[in-house]
Parts: sequence; C-alpha cells; structure tokens
Amino acid sequence: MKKSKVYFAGLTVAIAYTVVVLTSNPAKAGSEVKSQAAEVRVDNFTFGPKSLTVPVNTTVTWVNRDDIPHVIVSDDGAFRSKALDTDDKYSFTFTKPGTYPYFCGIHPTMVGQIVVQ
Ligand SMILES: [Cu+2]
Repeated sequence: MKKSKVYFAGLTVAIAYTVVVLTSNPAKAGSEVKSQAAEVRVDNFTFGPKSLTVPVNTTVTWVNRDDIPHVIVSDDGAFRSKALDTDDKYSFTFTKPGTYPYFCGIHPTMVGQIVVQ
C-alpha cells in the first residue's frame, strides 16, 4: 500500500515534469517526439521536389515562389490550403505512413506527392 503511493507520487512528478518540458520549450518537445520539417517549393508551375519522402511526424511546408496563386489540394482530401499568393506558406503535419498525392486546385496539371514512411 505504502509502496504504491510512493510509486504514484513519483509518476505524478514525472508527468508534471513532462508537461513543463513540453510547454516551456516547444523546440525540445518537437525533437522528443522526433518531429521534423521539410519544404516543397512551388516555382514555375512545378512542385520541387515533385516527390518528397519524409518520416512520420514531419511537417511539410509548401512555399509559393511563383507570382501567381496556387492551392495545395490532397487527392483524398487529407489536406487543402487556401490560395497561396507569392511567398505564402502552407504547412501540414503527416502523422500516418502512406503516399499522399496532391495537385494544384487552380492548375490541376501541377501534381506532386508526399511519401510518409
Ligand atoms: Cu497552381
């Protein structure tokens, strides 16, 4: 009985510590869950790289380098950006493995894919 109380007290401290770490230092918290970042440049009506392979928990950011708007639209509706003007960015975090094809909602011939492993 006494032993389990000590155990739970220790567990409570551990949880409290974790919460403090996670809330006080987002960058460190990110590395603890192995989150990563990757970028896709939208330039000259092309996604670069056209196919991007990333680990699970990667936040992919699309950056529009064109002087006309583009919209990032997932084939299966998993994600969709607003219209991105020049230098606008859109980010989506991929938490499940799979292949995520996408296209530009304004120029459907523009296609790309994110492969999450
Ligand atoms: Cu476009």
